[in-house]
Amino acid sequence: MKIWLDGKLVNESEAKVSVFDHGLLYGDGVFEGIRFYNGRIFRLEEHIRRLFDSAKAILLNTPWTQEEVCKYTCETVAANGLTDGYIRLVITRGAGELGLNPYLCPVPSMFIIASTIKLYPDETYQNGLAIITCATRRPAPAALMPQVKSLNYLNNIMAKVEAIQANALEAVMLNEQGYVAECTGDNLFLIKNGILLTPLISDGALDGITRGVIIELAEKLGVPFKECSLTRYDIYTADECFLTGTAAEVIPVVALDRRPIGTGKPGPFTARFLKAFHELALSTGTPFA
Ligand code: PXG
Repeated sequence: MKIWLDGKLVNESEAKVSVFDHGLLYGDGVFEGIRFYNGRIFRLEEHIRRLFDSAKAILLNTPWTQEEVCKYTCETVAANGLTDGYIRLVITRGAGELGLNPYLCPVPSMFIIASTIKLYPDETYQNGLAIITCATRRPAPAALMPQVKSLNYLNNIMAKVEAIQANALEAVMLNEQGYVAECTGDNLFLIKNGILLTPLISDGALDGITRGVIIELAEKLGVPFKECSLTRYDIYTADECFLTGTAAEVIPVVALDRRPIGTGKPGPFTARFLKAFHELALSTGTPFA
């Protein structure tokens, strides 16, 4: 496997970062997860725009332009001979002194991995997930801006551990006020009385690229859509529920905290969104070769 690291494509065994890198020492950095289908990178420019917004929000100045990062991403995928897969692009604060001060890290580091990812078993895309609510809360926006896709994932990892310990594959995370924010690595959608609902970004959801695609598709499919504060009650009493993410794609949820959602089977709206998402993903994107 060839990894893009600070300007060069190197072998996996040579792709090493410093132990003084603040990305490793403090989680000081940002990242993106991007999928490619059929030889084309899905929503590449949008992902790179979000990456640069994340970097800007944490005062991480990159020496590369967005166009350059798009180009390096395409080169990395092409160098690995894959047609379908998952890109993990990471920008760290770079190597510096011990101590939090990011101004002592003069040069940020960037690496790009083109590989594959599988979050959930194949059958769960047909049968749906039974998930739980976890006790770990989404941090308040004033503590860790939910729009920033930073390297601080310990909170989400602890939430994921709760899910796994409860024999579930994913967990709903609430914010400090008790409203639904999202899951540990996916955004959440509901269907209630024919209306598509999703939590507000200000309630602690990541502004997911796949979330944005679903909102676009709702318009195309003629499904009314509303962003609003949601509680667990809204999920328990919804007709349908599904999760979205680049890695997860679109996956039905059939139960929360042992309460079946709707009929307890993936519903017709979810099936329409799943189909429309795959059609779009397989037919659009930036060619890399
Ligand atoms: N919420 C969170 C907290 C995420 O990390 C999403 C929602 C979905 O956003 P997108 O833009 O992908 O539709 C994410 C996505 C990984 C990995 O290992 C990354 C995510 C989720 C799971 C695994 O790269 N981020």
